[in-house]
Amino acid sequence: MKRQTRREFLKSIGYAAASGGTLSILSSCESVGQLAASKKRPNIILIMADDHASHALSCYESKINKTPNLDRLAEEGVLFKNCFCTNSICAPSRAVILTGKYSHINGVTDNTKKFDSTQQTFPKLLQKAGYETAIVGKWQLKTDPTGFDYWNIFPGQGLYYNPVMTEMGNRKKYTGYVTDIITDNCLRWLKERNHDKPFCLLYYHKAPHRKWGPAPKHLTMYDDVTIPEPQTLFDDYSNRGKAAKEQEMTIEKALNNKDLKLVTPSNLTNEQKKLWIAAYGPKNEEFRKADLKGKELVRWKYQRYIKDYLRCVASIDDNVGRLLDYLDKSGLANNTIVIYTSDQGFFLGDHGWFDKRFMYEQSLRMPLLVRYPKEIKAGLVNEDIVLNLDFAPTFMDFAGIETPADIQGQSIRKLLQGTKPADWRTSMYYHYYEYPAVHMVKRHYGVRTQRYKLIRFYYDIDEWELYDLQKDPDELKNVYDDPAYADVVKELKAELKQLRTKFKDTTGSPV
Ligand SMILES: [Ca+2]
Repeated sequence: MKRQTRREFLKSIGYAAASGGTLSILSSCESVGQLAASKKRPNIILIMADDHASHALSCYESKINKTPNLDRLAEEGVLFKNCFCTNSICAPSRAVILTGKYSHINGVTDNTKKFDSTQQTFPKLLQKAGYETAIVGKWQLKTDPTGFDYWNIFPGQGLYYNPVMTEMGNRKKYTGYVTDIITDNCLRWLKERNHDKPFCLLYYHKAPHRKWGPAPKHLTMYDDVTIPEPQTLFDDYSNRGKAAKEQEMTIEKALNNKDLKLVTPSNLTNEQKKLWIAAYGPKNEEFRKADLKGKELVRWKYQRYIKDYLRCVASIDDNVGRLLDYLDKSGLANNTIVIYTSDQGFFLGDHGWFDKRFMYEQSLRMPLLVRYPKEIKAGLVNEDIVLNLDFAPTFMDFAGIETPADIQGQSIRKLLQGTKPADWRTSMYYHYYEYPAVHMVKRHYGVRTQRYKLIRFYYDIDEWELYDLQKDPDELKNVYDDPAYADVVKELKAELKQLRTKFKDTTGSPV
């Protein structure tokens, strides 16, 4: 093959000066290589919230809040209606995202497991290929991050107010509100990073995880309104099995006084405490006097819970706006892929619950917004089934790295471009493992297609559930034993078996 001159090489990578002759600024092959990298390969910013359900984003037709800055990503990029997680709980979903492999392969089947940090991850692969990599915020995988040039994370869950963070192994206490602090650190890193390289930043929020601590400036947001209740707030779990009936995650019984802000958090500064007491004190006084019972008490708890949750979301929305403004001002917006997602969904009073874990819709679905002006048309909506498993191979694809054969997801790049590969998946496989544990959601696995969902609760009980999502989008009637669905059950069992074989899952029972 003919060796390229430097001029030809620069022209081939689209460097404008190549035809103008002003090449003397490039003094070495290394700087040519770095320039090639920074010009051609996109930067990646993966923004992940913790427990942010898609039905609390206005671009997903939320009936309860507005998220103007997050909506910008949908308006300027692609909104995925059917992005699902493969195991709806924090650490497991994070491990799936990092590795592109199911929980039974990456080892983090539940929140008690330590992540084996010697294994292959997408940040490691990007770093090896010349990317500058960083993670700031919630990590939660129990071992120190590997594959990052910079990391600054919370020990464990982190705190909403005045959190401690571990920066490259050194503990540091910050004063202020968690979502602002994470964003400040991301913006600082973006300014200080090695500007010769493309970068990948994991901007990982703590919010809106339990116990939903709002920023001081949002403490009284929604005070004058009543948030609409979900239709299933008073679900009685009839027509479903033991798992839905025997969980411990109802708004009625499982929220404690800290969740409900009936006690003041212990780690506030004097100024924060003053604002906190001014916001909650009079409302708590009124609540105690009212002596609510039964459904009225549940309604009050729902309002208290959902307002605090949405206040946390409001801070994320504000801070994502700060980040997007920085990308505009710094000229990075066009060549940076910005993704917004959450490690899983969440029940926002749906079925009377908070938390996640179940394969039911509100928990299974993740918000997924992707903006990349250089390649993606604005305003697309996609309804194909995509998974948290697909993030790693998508990043490989955009970075021009060959995807290792052991990665189990598929790149969504074609979907982002508005075309659908002929072999795109028509079903997804799910497996949840944490029981007995907080919230007592029984272990299960299952398969979801565009229309149906078949779930098997196997380890702790042996029960099957089938939902016809077209006729019963709220999943209120298990039709597994309905003879009209006998063929559907048979087909889905075969599909479940095939997926378990394909993804090498031998845990649980064979179908
Ligand atoms: Ca989570």
